[in-house]
Amino acid sequence: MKAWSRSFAKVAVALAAIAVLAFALAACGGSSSSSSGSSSASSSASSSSSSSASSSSSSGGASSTISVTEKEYHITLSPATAKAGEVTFNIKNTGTIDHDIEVLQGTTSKGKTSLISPGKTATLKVNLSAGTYDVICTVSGHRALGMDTKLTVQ
Ligand SMILES: [Cu+2]
Repeated sequence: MKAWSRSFAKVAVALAAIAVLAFALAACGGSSSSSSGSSSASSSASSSSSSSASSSSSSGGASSTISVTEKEYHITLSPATAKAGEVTFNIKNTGTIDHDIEVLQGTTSKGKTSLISPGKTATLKVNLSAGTYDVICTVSGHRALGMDTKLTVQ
């Protein structure tokens, strides 16, 4: 019983202290309405700069650029999606033998590079509509070995 009443007293004191503090803070905040200077230099929005030239060229269809890395025996697309329209493939052969790239829709070729030597790059531009395409290497046997990946065009 004694222990209980002692801790009750402690709690009561603590509560009283908190109440006093809260009152003091409230009073302090209320009386601090003195203007603290700093008239907020508004400078009236000098960012109007009405030179809206906005030379948005190529207002035609959206274009997409895809980085293609190929080696034995794998093709990586980054990203593996594109917008419908002209799609540019920037291809690098990081392998040790020749590879190429062909874009297929089913069995229909949409475009193909010539052979790309190891360490070399090539660019392929293809017009693609929405759908799913296979991006492969046509060197004999390479597709079956894994040089076959999907491209999604939206
Ligand atoms: Cu290949």
